[in-house]
Amino acid sequence: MPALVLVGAQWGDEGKGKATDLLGGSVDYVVRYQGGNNAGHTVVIGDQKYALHLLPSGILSPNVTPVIGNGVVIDPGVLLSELNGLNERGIDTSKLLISGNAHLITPYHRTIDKVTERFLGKRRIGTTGRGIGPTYADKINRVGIRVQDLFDESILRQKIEAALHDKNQILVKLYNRRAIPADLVVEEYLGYAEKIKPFLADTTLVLDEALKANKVVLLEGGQGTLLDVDHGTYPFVTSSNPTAGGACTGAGIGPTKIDRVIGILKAYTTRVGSGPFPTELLDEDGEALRRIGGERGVTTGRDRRCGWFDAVIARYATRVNGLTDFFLTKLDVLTGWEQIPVCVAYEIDGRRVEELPYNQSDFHHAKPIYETLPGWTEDISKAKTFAELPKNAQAYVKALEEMSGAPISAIGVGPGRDETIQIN
Ligand code: 2SA
Ligand code: GDP
Ligand code: MG
Repeated sequence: MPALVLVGAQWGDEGKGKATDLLGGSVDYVVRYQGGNNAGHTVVIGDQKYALHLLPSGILSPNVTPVIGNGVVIDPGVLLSELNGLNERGIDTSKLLISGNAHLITPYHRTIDKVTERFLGKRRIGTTGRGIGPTYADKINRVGIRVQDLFDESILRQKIEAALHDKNQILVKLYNRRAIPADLVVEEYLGYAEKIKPFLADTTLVLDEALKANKVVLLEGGQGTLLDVDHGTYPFVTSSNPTAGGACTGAGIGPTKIDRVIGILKAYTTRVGSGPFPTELLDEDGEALRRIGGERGVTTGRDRRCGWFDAVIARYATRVNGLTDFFLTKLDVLTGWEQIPVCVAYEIDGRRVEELPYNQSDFHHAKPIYETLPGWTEDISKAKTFAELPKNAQAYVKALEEMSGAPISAIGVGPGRDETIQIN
């Protein structure tokens, strides 16, 4: 049985957590392949709401083996407290597997993330401040600390001392901050070793054996396509590859094993942090989307910027991820608007542009060209089939499908597990 990938088609927060949970009943493994505890995935089961940051959303499905792949960056303190939080709510987390090759976020990564953002002032990225960028920078620079280093005290000490030798100079001389003592970090991290050991696994081997045994592996992306460090709105991006290609490197699975790539697509658009956003609404419609959609960061509590649906972005997501289908989420949030504008193309310097411009200053100047679709007022949250949706809601979905370049296979009409319309 092959693997499937689930990616955010916009700037994240499309409802990937709910989609993963929904698929949880039919998959055997759920793998996080990039990012870290910058993610915020919300899952609502009955009257219980779970906010997951680092753990794969599949951890809530009893038959799923959750895996943190090599491409993830792990803050061990956050990992353990997230596990404890779930255990206290009666969730069994003992099946979790963690790659020994995943990199560790340390206190100095968090500090550097925060001070560089402060230093950038108006040009800041608007990061989550969780140390994500500096940890990936160390990985690429080949000075990172990996999970497996926790189990060799002398290597761990050597690496932390070497890293802090350089980083403390920057912190003290450039940012006027206090130096971080290596001994304290080493002591704290050695303390995590025994607690993390039971989860340690050769995850690429485990997944290969699972695929050979016809198990279904779901690769769960964090953030979204436009936050991808290669394909997103650089530099206003996260420091990893949420796009489908990242699933291969971040989980250690070859592309020939993947036969489905689902793009999670919100019926409108949101973004957290800085950077261009052509359909952003700075008026009462934007405020209404934020209020009705509950658009607030799951990790940082920041208000999300809101705007109308952007088909240029959806088409781009189809292209760079090779999407096979979309899950359209939060259609219910649009109930009540008489008319719903949808961005079908951009105007850039007087030209009509149908594809996402690769030139960043073109994208910064892009003005949305809207088509307006008729809205609906009926409550759609109880709809179980496409036919039960009001005609205008059906037409909205069909129009989005047409513009976005891949079929829509499910529609979210509420946050709950069962508030979903499956198509075909
Ligand atoms: P970072 O911390 O280095 O990854 O930040 C870089 C950019 O990536 C954005 N980013 C996100 N955007 C949307 N949702 C994310 N997860 C949380 C959520 C966000 C929150 O689910 O709500 O709580 O604020 C997420 N993680 C990273 C970030 O805003 C920067 O623009
Ligand atoms: P993720 O990061 O992609 O997992 O998404 P988040 O959890 O950050 O944000 C999505 C929010 O929308 C969460 O609060 C979900 O509970 C909620 N949600 C998901 N699907 C739907 C839907 O179809 N309708 C409504 N109203 N809410 C939804
Ligand atoms: Mg989120």
